[in-house]
Amino acid sequence: MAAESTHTTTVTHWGSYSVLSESGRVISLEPSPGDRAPSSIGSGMASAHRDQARITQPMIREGWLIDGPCPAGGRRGRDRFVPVPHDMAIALVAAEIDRVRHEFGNSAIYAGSYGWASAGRFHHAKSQIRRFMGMAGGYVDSVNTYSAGALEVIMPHIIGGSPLSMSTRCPTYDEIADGGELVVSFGGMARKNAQICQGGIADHTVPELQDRCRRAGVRFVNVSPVRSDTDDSLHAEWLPIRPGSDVALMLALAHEIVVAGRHDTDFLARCCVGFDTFADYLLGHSDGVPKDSQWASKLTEIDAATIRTLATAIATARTVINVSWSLQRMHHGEQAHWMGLVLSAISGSLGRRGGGFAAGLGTLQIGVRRGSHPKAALPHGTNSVLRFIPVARIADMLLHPGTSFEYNGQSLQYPDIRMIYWAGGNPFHHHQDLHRLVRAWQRPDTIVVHEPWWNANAKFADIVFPVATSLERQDFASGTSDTTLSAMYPAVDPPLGVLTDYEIFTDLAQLLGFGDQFTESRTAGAWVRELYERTSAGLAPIVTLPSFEEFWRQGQVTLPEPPEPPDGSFTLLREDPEANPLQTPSGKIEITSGTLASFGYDDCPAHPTWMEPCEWLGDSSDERQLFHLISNQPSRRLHSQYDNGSYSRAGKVAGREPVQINPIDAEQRGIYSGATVRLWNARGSCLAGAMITDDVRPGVVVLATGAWFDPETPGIAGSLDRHGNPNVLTADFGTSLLAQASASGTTLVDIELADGFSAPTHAFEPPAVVSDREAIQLRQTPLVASAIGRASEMTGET
Ligand SMILES: Nc1nc2c(c(=O)[nH]1)N[C@H]1C(S)=C(S)[C@@H](COP(=O)(O)OP(=O)(O)OC[C@H]3O[C@@H](n4cnc5c(=O)[nH]c(N)nc54)[C@H](O)[C@@H]3O)O[C@H]1N2
Ligand SMILES: Nc1nc2c(c(=O)[nH]1)N[C@H]1C(S)=C(S)[C@@H](COP(=O)(O)OP(=O)(O)OC[C@H]3O[C@@H](n4cnc5c(=O)[nH]c(N)nc54)[C@H](O)[C@@H]3O)O[C@H]1N2
Ligand SMILES: [Mo]
Repeated sequence: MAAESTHTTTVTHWGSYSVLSESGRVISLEPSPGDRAPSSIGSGMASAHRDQARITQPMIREGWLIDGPCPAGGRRGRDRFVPVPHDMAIALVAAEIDRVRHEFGNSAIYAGSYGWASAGRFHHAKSQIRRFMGMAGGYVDSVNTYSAGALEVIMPHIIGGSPLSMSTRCPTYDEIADGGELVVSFGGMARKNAQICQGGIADHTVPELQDRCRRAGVRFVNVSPVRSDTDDSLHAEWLPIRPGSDVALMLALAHEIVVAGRHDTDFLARCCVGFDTFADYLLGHSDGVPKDSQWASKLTEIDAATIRTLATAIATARTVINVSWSLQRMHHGEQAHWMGLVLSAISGSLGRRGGGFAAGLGTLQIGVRRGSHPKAALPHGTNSVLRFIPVARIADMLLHPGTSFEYNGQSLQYPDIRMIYWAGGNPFHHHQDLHRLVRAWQRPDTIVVHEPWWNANAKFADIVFPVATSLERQDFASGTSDTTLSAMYPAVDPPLGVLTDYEIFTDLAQLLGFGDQFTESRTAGAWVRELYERTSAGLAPIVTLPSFEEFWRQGQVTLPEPPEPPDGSFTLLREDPEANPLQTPSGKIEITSGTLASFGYDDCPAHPTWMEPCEWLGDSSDERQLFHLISNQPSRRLHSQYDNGSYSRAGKVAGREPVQINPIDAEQRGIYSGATVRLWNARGSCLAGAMITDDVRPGVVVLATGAWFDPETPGIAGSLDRHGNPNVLTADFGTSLLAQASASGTTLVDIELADGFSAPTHAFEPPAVVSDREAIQLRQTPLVASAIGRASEMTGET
């Protein structure tokens, strides 16, 4: 009998694809026609759906079943797993939520679950978990992101508005092509990063738009330790800066412009406050150190003449100062975007078409358009627990309950967490100093995770619910800045016994007595229709959308261009600052901020300031010949997603994540192309596959994020990671007391040839699972019996 083939379409954060499946198996994904520059990331999804890392049954850590909920003393990540029936897992988790909230209160539950999960407006895991936990009585939440945590906290003090309003003030590519002359990009604008749009993307236009700028004669300068951070076709001038020193370069550029008398005194006086105080610092009046090109050349390793020439170009051409988000994922990361904006204000281009300041032009879809359409989302409901942490302080919270910490002018206290619930993110990918996280992770009584695959997030949990992927459910998608609404049809059924996040939360909610409130009596299908109809109603003033049936038949609707946000890139501010005030205390751009001064944080003073990072190549007291580690975004995947798929795996070197190293450094260390190497520092070590390239400046190594964590001895802090996850090396401290954001970019490492290591990575293998006979016995513990007893009582109650 011929295999039954079906074609459907789906949406991912990296594009829209046509999915071929046969007899219930995903065979391949092809980019949808109409995508001008499709991403190959989708091609790796099919093999991942079929591989051995797929979880197909609820699993419980053996030690948790035997000992019951309690700190794990190093066993999380190391124990075997026990397969259990779905209803048993539901009973155990419902009973545990109930125990924790009664014994310790809901502020002992952490569900600040961070992560990208998958595209789809209804099945969005982060919304699902928040809605569920809010109704279960509340949870400790997280605020801000790993992406832009420092930027999100500082910019509202400087320009007002919402945390990410900076990206909606970015000059667009079209404006740059029409009116711009020069783009100076700190951290480049790597095209690999524009494959992604949160929530979905139907057409990738960034390459075409960048080319349009180039054809219009715009000049690009790539300030980055990595040449490939701008595409070759842009013919950018490369300034291979020493990592972590960009603020010094920006200060020197500002200094040269000011001493030449070329600064925009009119804009600085009318539209900004605090320039004079800042100028005293810039010129060295307040601290005796002029921030001139000589001073900066020692810090940045860019020669003084080059800095002076660039300063003249910036002051005379219509210039965009672009600062990538990577620059704020560092010690004192708040300073880079603040100083970038101030440099732009000084330059004369801020608030003028085609010039100005950009935060993250080139990454995601920033610069494609400024506006976006409102789209309906699954309502989160309310959370009655008010305690929260800045997202990257998770290990601090677990290791130091009750300790106080500073955040954005407030003194807060870490709660005492007994239960962690995670759905749709991978902390063993995203967090820094993973061995510290491994230690912190042993502390709570219980950790519950929803995951499709046996990555480290699942392997380090107590209770794992396997979940359906976005190819196995129906939804509709529309990315944050996208102008399409697309249907997501299920390509195949999930493996037998695998449910969606929604179905799992529904079952738990039913046991806990709020099933009807959680579902509002809607099936998943009914919710998808409901959210589409709410979106349609919200957009009614702009466009009439087809009925849901029609949309579902068509598969896609294109929306008109969204309206521009009012003061796009500060043009109205320049025109008339009194009539168009910013939402800052002064109504203007705060070059010096009274609010920040009042917080009194030494590591985030009142105006942009150069402060040496705690770990960097410019520390002359350190005589070791170390390397700066750049752990940037991977080109072959989104974070850790589908690392097990064929496309990501095809990029591995010697079976491990590639590390890029300059030929001079490689030769000195006897490292050859394709060799296995070891990277290490006091925090950890990992293996990687050497890739020798002069795209990377000497003294710097680049190991992208996202290789699944593969410790040689799981559960033991410090154990060698055999796969190349840079977060075993990165440091876990806040950018400053202000934002407390991730500072993954501030990391030094050493590297050596390690071709003696032949052990392959085990990252994609499932953990040890007990035999069927043992499982039957283990399922008969008093814990299970009492949970099942409680479950029937709870259902009795409702
Ligand atoms: N060193 C270093 N570390 C970094 C960064 C860096 O530059 N350097 N970058 C940081 C940044 S910017 C970010 S945004 C973070 C990203 O960190 P994350 O967003 O946590 O990373 P992902 O790999 O996208 O994790 C998503 C997880 O959700 C799972 N998943 C997918 N769909 C579903 C679903 O429908 N339901 C459920 N339950 N699970 C699902 C996937 O299998 C995957 O494990 O990493 C940060 N970490
Ligand atoms: N393919 C792909 N694209 C992605 C993602 C992904 O996982 N995969 N993740 C998405 C997400 S969640 C986010 S938040 C964005 C992040 O966007 P970014 O933060 O811009 O991305 P990165 O790749 O981390 O960093 C960009 C470049 O900064 C350079 N850099 C590092 N340190 C320094 C320094 O000290 N000085 C200078 N001048 N340059 C430096 C690095 O060479 C690096 O390639 O990317 C998004 N795009
Ligand atoms: Mo991010």
